[in-house]
Amino acid sequence: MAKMEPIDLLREVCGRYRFEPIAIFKKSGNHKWPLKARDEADLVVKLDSGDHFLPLPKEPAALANIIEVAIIDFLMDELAEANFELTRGTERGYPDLELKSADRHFAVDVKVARRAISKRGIPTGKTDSRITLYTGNTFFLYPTHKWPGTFRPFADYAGHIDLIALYTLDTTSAARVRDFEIVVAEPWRIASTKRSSTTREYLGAVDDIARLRAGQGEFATEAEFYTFWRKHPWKIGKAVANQLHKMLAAATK
Ligand SMILES: [Ca+2]
Repeated sequence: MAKMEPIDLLREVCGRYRFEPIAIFKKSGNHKWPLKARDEADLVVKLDSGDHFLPLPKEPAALANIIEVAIIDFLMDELAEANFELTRGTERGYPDLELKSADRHFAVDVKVARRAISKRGIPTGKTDSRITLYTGNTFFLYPTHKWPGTFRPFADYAGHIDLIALYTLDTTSAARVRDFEIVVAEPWRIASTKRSSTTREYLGAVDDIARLRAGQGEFATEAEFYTFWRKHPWKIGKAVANQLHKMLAAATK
């Protein structure tokens, strides 16, 4: 059997993922001991009615972090059997997970987005805010340098793969998450020409969910995407400028 390309493998593995963190477990409850359950579903009912559950946070960044960690834990387990070397990234670095296959490195990054809901409670078909694909003014802009928080220069990757986790916020359930879905895509294919933040140096994805699923971004080719966003007038703040000077000095030694 031909070996699967990492993106196909990730699609297959993510297709099997079910969102499992359903609540925060609280140590004390109010029920009789021993607590007996027939199966997983029954255990959930009993822990819930036995007052052992606290809801997951509904604040977007806090909930996104729980989702990200859950997906990466799942991938580390599932991919351990495939012929990849896996390395987990740091919390604020890029990428979240690195796959090494033969001599090729692939950057895998998890991004989480909430579905937008209209005032009348109907999904609009868009993400609540534009997904950030990359920070534009550091490793993306200077791709041949190894930036802090990265494993290697951006340009050394054989491929970049995003796992876009989409969910609808359910304030009535402890799990908070409904209609969970993972879209596996190469970032340039879902990229837009718009930034995802006006104050931070972030470049954004298209916000239409059907287009995210279909990989219909606003660029015809990968080269077009990189050219457009590397020409963007990114702001280089003091910290980034200092880092850049350090790297350039080291490179010319
Ligand atoms: Ca991430």
